Amino acid sequence: MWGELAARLDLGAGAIVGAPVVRRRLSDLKGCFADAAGYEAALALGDPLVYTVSSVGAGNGSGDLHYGLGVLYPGRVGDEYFMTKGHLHSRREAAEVYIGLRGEGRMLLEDEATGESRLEPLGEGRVVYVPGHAAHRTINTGDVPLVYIGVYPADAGHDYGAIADRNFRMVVVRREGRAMMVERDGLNVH
Ligand code: PAN
Ligand code: ZN
Repeated sequence: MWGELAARLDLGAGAIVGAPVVRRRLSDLKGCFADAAGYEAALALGDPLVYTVSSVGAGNGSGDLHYGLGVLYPGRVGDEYFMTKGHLHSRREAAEVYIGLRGEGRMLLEDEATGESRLEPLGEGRVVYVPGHAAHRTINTGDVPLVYIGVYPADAGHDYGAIADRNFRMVVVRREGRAMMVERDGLNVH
């Protein structure tokens, strides 16, 4: 027997109605920003909400899909835009589709094997395919919340450990008013 198949997005509230919500604050993003001093300075001023994810998993069989609605708020630590923690899927071959609903941002992808990095536009009317074996992180480069849906295999799992240990090789910063990707090593943080 099927359970609930339909859901309603409350884009104003930034949630899937009735779905559990995970909230990530700046203090949950330790180690994500290249500018460690800037991060501590920002935290000393407060601990803003950076993003929320409400998720729906209607089935857990092989072949089932889960999805989540992400709302990533605008903000920066120094030159670095607010971002998600980022992860690989525990089942590495599991891919994902991101569908942008509102706002303006980027998806940072990094191939675990080769280190190849890509920065793809994610925002209203944009779709990004995240291949298997790709670490992925969402970045809000705009002035309003970035709202998107991610759809992934039910058995993908989230592996945050690998990224927490070594972080992404690339960092997305605001330079002359626009977003660009630069190497973390060699980034001069003032
Ligand atoms: C997304 C992410 C969401 C939050 O639903 O979970 O963008 O990012 P973190 O999980 O890295 O905190 C997804 O990619 N699911 O697999
Ligand atoms: Zn994912």
